[in-house]
Amino acid sequence: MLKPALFLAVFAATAIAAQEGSAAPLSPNCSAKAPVKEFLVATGEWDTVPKERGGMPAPYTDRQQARAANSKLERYTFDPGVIIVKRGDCVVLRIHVVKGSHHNVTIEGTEIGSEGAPVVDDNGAPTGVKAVARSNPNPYEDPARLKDGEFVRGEQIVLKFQANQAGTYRMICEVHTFIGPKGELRGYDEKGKPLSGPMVGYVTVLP
Ligand SMILES: [Cu+2]
Repeated sequence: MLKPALFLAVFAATAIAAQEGSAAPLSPNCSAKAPVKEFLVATGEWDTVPKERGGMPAPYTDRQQARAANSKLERYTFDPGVIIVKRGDCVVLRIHVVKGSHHNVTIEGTEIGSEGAPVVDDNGAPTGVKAVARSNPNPYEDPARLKDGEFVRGEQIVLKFQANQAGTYRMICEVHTFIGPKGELRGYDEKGKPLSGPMVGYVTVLP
């Protein structure tokens, strides 16, 4: 007599697990009922030439790399650097390249990123262009050819996703960030080339 009840209980638990397991932490499609939370994010840049010491230009250490006196220390940023939303929100990030010739965006551990994202104008209207491999529309700036996901100074892209799981997700620009074997973000690549990074922001999804 208990068997049908037991079966139902097991079935229900399995169904709930399947439902939770099937939802990506951040999914590219928003449900119609999800509240829309929109953010404008600009790419920023910090730079400085460290001050002289005792009247003499002094060399310094930048993220454990020796740097010459009078050389510039710089880093690119997402501004704001932390996006806070609630679980279930439909998040729209409009990301505008202001500083730096070009960037890309990947939200780590998810399928959300700038590859193929629509480029929009200042009114938010589609331009028909996507962030895919193409010639740089600003030909006087490097690089001449953009890779998938890269977008350039003056362009604005839209990332849209539904936040399904609470947590903090790193929003990384891989143009300026080298990701080490343990997931650490570095401002130099494996050959020691300075990347003016890491360039990282955070999306925090509250439960
Ligand atoms: Cu970047």
